[in-house]
Amino acid sequence: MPASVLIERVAALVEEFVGRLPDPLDHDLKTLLTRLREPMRVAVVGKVKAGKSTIVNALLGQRVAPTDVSECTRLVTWFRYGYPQRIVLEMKDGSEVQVQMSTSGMLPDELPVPADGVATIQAYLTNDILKDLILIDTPGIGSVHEEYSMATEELLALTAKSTAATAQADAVVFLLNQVVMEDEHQALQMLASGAEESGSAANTVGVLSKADQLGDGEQDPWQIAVELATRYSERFNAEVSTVVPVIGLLAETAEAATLTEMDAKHLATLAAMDLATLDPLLWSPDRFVEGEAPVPSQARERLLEMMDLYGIEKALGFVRAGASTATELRQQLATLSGISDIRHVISSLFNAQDDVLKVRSVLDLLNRMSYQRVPGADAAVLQQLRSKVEELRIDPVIHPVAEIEAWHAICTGKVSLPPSLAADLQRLITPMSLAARLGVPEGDPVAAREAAVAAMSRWRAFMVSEADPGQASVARVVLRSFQLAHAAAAEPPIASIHSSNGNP
Ligand SMILES: Nc1nc2c(ncn2[C@@H]2O[C@H](COP(=O)(O)OP(=O)(O)OP(=O)(O)O)[C@@H](O)[C@H]2O)c(=O)[nH]1
Ligand SMILES: [Mg+2]
Repeated sequence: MPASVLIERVAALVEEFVGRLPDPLDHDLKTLLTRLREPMRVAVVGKVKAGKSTIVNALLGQRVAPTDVSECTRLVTWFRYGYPQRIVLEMKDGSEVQVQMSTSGMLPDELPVPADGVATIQAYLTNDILKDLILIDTPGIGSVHEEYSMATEELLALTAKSTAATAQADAVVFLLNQVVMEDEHQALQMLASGAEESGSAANTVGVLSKADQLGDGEQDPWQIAVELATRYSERFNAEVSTVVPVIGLLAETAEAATLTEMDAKHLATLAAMDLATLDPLLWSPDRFVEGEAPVPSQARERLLEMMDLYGIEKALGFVRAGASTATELRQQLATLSGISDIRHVISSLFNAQDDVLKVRSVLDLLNRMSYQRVPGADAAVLQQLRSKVEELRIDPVIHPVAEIEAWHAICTGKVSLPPSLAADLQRLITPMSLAARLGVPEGDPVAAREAAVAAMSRWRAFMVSEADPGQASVARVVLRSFQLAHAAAAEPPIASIHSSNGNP
């Protein structure tokens, strides 16, 4: 895959310089090398109690992040793949402290050291999802906190803490609720502009969380959520690529398999009640737990915690329609929750660009390092590093980085293009075969070359006749893309080279 060729080329460059510069430069180089080879990092960000940890658990398919009052909710937590499973507190002084998971497999409620001294929590889990992804759960941003009237400094420190984690992330899942406060919008804007510098732009997606809580009970909340998500995608179009609605709580209950056969049995008993008695129970959480019903109220409380009233009502509908086992119910609840849309967005928007984005930020960091004055650093080696980075930047292999930058300028509205040209660019950056990127059938190099030539003249005409400076710089990138595509289409397929050499 071209993307991993990208990573290998940059990693080779970094490796060439490891051991040739003093610390901290050498240490930074090694960190970059690890960073290049690690899975992509996705941070879940949003205001306090937005439902972040619930979504993290749902994505992990495991209830590990606490969603109640716990010291851990105030700290940035990295979930990585690792065996044996362990939790490591990275302290601000550079030391590490190992802690035990709770007996239920969650992060502990209390830490053995003061939380103030902890920089991050690193949770290593043997969870296959983490082989492709590092998930970062962050403390809430914004002013809707217990310190509602907290000083601006505190607010900024809080915001800075969460965004510091996102600066290190390749992608951000930003949780929005029914009302988006000004400080949340500011945080989104900060993310968009910070991402521009670090090279991880155009990869924040919005998630309208707690979709079951929307509306006044008249209309189906999911319907309201879909409409609101559409409005949010338009309103925050400069900051997020899309907004998807999700019922995190149902996703967590379904994906982390917390709904048991006993719960399914209780739901079946409730579903069999006559509607006149059952309906009033569903009017409020209190009535549901305290009203008369042939299911113990403790069991009902548990159902409420796992699904809330909307989820229970839907689950009862699934039971009446024939779902009888916990597995069947979990499947239907998972579908209802919308979690698959988030998964799809993560893989289609983030995974596809991940290597390119990582390379872009690593090249920037390398370039910056080469200008640093560190005692004992050989100026000639730093000069060599700079030249190698420059050399690599103009290598055709690195061209996808320029394409992503151009695409970001379009996504954030900094540059606008006529729709047909924007579609050209979008196709170009989508990781597909050369033919698909050129919009021609597979296995027809003549058609591919013709499409590339036609596209080049289209873009050249645009560049000379109407493009403003921003559009012209995008056009230059796209022209190069089509030149490279033309050259690639002109090369004889590898198999025919082999056969002409007489090789098998
Ligand atoms: N009804 C409903 N409740 C939800 C949903 N998602 C989360 N909750 C509940 O909302 C509360 C907060 O959820 P968390 O996932 O802890 O939210 P958070 O953003 O991680 O909170 P902090 O880390 O404390 O900022 C918990 O009681 C969850 O059970 C949802 O989709 N629907
Ligand atoms: Mg949390």
